[in-house]
Amino acid sequence: MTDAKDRVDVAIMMGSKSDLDGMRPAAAVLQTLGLGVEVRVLSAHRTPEEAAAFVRESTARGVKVFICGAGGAAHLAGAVAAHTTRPVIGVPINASALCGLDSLLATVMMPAGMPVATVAIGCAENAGLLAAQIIAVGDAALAERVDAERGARRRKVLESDAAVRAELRPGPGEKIDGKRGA
Ligand code: C2R
Repeated sequence: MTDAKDRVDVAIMMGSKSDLDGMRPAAAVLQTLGLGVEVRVLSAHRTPEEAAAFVRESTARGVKVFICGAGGAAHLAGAVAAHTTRPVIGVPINASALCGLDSLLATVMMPAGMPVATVAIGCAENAGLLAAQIIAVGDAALAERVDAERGARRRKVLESDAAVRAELRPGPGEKIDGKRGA
């Protein structure tokens, strides 16, 4: 039996170690939400056999969602989707002269029948949150943690709103920059 601490809920793959810093937020948010992650550097271009084998083994082991980050001619998420029917989330990475637009289009423009849910360029945190939301559909305790995380973000914005309003509320006859009006 797999120990809870060894359980992998989400596999995070990236095409190169150079993607790692961009992909860390996905792992961080998933771990904060109490999900098990496995992080691998595997490329559809450079290690096609190993990538396919990992996806098939992970699917058999019960991994629930795959997150794939890649830059440039980003085939990784699509290639992963070809080997599993578990949800695949693509993270386009800004890694070339085209600033991630190449990766965005390569990741999102999948043919019918092979969906890849694609988040914004460089937004690995959203990939982690989306994976958690998908898994939370069948896990009430996780759903509560996801809701709490959303609530914390809401509170943070409202705190910022209150602070900005307090700082920039012009007094009578005062302009917004604090100077006296003409
Ligand atoms: P290097 O920094 O290793 O040269 O990689 C990687 O994700 C990375 O952003 C440059 C970029 O190439 C990407 N790469 C892919 C794939 N494998 C590597 N797009 C793939 O399989 O799609």
